[in-house]
Amino acid sequence: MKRLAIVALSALMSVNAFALFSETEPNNTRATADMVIYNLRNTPPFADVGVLNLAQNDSDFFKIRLNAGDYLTAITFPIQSNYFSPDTVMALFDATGNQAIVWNDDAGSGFGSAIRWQADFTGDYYIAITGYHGVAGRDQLSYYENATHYEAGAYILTVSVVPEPASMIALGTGLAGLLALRRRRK
Ligand SMILES: [Ca+2]
Ligand SMILES: [Ca+2]
Repeated sequence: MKRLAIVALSALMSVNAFALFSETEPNNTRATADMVIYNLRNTPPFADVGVLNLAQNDSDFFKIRLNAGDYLTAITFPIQSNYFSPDTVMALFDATGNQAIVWNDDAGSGFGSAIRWQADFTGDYYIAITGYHGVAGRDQLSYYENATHYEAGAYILTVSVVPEPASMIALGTGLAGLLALRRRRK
């Protein structure tokens, strides 16, 4: 029983771990999206962070798998010049649509971006980040693919995925039940 509890605890801790990722260029289009977040984790809850680089005319696409009900939060933090450079715009796309599911330009302090989305279907999604180059079309895939912009420098991308509360409660009560059983046997 003790061993089972340890296994359950370590499983819970491992899904809560935090991974540092980097990117592989080119990842400037949905078709060439970086698989790094996709491969790191498929089991929420998780949070991963990358210290990435945006160059002139560069965009960064990351493929991510979401289950229906999952809460996605993605935030860019410009650090070339804290809060302000590079000025990012970020959007979330599904596998085929040219219209962003959700997008954001400036959130909070400075010019970084933040998006939140509860997945309405299970499937592959794409986080797209590019440099600011005007207000028109920020909700369109064409704004992110083959972009022309002058924003360059390092930024932090933080991505977290949390399952819907029902799954979290099931996970929590499962663990609590296991611990209660362990206490009873002592
Ligand atoms: Ca890129
Ligand atoms: Ca911005």
